[in-house]
Amino acid sequence: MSTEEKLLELEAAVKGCHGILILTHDNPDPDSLSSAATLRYILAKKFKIRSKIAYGGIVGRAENRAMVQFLKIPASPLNEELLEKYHHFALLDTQPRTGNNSLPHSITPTIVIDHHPPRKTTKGAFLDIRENYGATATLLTEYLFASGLEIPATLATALFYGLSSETQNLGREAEEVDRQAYLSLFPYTHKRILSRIEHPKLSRDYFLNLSQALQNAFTYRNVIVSKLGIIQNPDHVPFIADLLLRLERVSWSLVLGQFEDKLLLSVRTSQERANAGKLVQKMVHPKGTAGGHGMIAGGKINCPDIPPEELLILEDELIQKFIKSVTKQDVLELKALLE
Ligand SMILES: [Mn+2]
Repeated sequence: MSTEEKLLELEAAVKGCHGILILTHDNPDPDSLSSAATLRYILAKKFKIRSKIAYGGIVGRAENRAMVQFLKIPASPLNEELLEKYHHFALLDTQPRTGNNSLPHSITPTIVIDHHPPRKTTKGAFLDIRENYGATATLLTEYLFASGLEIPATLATALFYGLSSETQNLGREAEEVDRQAYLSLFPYTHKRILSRIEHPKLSRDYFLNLSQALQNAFTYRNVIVSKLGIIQNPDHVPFIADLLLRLERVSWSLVLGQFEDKLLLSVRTSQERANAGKLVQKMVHPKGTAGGHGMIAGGKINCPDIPPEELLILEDELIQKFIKSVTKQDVLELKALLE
């Protein structure tokens, strides 16, 4: 089906809706935020439907905060009041019941647009899930151009940054559709703002957390792992996983961090045929939830009542499980990164 046809289908699905609450995944990334902002624009300008963007968790990473600020993306934290006020919901860059968004399980969303592997449980009046896309931002770029609407520089910049950060500048899990979207957006982007988003000011906490992550990093053959302990910014987990993967001769990274009452995990690999998503699902089963793609994945285990000593044991078990499934070997001794 062409994107023009999908737009007609979308129009039919939202007909008569008086307001839609657009939800990103929790702790939203640029892919999710830019996709939400674009859907909001299309709903308003093309279908005259008002919508609001909300997210569970926080916008943590400095780049993401800069993006929201400089591009004026109107996203607010989700709360009970919003959930009660709206009757129609859209999920962007996530699917119902995957554990990484805050849509209550009792609600069937009106719209789901995503690029993660489709789940059997995913239902909605309008579904567009394209697993072969490197970013949800690519999908929304196609919608934006197909809509015939004017392309605002702020939206183009948001989508461009969403797409390039998700795919590491088209180097990770990017397909021809992503390259096309990247090129079509580029002329519309605001280059100075893009640069400011990519090089934001960083807090002292950022450097402190970075130092701790490096102190706690260990390698075993082609694997690197790090335990961050208690963190204030959940985005720190995937950030460190990306960073550690850049170590020479390493092709898998696992990072663990405790945020509020959850143990968060991020896995990264440079092996293009890997299935990191499945691997993390297996690691946290049956205690937690997980998802992802071939080369990037994440998960979480709710642990409100687990005492700290047991949490440490759980972390070590996860690390052992991870190394074993990647290297097919029992772990002998980990080597400190900064030795
Ligand atoms: Mn995404």
